[in-house]
Amino acid sequence: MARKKIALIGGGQIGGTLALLAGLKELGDVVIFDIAEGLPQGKALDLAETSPVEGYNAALSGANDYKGIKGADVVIVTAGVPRKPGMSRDDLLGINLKVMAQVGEGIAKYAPNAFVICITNPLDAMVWALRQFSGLPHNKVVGMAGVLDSARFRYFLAEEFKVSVEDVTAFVLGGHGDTMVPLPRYSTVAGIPLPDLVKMGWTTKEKLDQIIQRTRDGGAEIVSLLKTGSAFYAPAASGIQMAEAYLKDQKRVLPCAAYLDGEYGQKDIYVGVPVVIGEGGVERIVEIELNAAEKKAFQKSVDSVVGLIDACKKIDPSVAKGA
Ligand code: A3D
Repeated sequence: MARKKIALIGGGQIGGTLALLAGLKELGDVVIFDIAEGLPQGKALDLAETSPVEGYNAALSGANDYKGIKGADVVIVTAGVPRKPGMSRDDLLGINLKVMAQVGEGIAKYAPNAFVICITNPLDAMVWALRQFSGLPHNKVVGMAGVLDSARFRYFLAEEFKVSVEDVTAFVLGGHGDTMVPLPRYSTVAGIPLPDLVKMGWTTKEKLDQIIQRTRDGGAEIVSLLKTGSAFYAPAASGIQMAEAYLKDQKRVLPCAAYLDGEYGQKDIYVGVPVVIGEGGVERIVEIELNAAEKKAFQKSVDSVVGLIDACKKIDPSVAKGA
């Protein structure tokens, strides 16, 4: 049986780490595409030279032409530019929207059957735009944010409770960023919900609120430490978990930016919700009961994503029509 093919659009910090993890896990052969000449070829060669040492079988290559991604089973998109000092959110939106137009066209032409995972920021708007430009089915285009946000939440909770990260589950909803909605009553240690752990004296409400805020600011905390870029190891690990769920038909329940067509009372929007990922891509949207406060927080998050999507439509009206 031929190996699966994983195309990485963008060979920067996250792209390189995605390639290493895909190799180590033997998910398939990897092609890194980037507009920077030599960069994807250089990274792929360097990474390929880890395979004899680490003992994995995967072909790694680089490309500057979309032909290189032909027939990919999975495409993970990190192409774009990060926000630089003096650049407004709309400036960034305009630049990365153009990138999504090119990437969407490339995917439509060479990998129309792929499962596409978008990581480029601002995430919820970019995955919506990428779906529009590519014209792929909605269940085959998804955004990575919730797996990372919940991983951060789980890590901070495990530290607080001095238990294994493996025994902590965490639930986050909504858009990626300031308005993300962590849900304590659906987050547990070995099945015990966080509000019960407060009652048991394991932590306090105040400490829990601080952890939730730290989770919301998780990306900014790393940017302020690194100074030259944003997080890449955990974002890459999160993207790979989603790719693996698809390639191995694991039916994993993961929080992802998924297309809503009536679920949670929302239409024509990508936003973070729990989904089942298997061979059919996003096979199911898990619609949970929200209380009034959670509904309000989720709606606020949805409103901010709608604002970004509207801004995309203003910058490039062709995105509204789709491919
Ligand atoms: P970086 O190391 O700058 O890599 C981006 C790569 O994209 C560079 O190698 C560029 O050459 C390449 N590129 C630029 N334009 C194009 C184009 N038109 N076609 C193909 N390649 C292009 O960034 P990174 O890897 O650190 O981050 C990538 C993206 O992920 C950024 O938009 C980040 O903001 C975003 N990000 C998202 C999360 C989420 O949780 C959603 C977390 C961390 C980073």
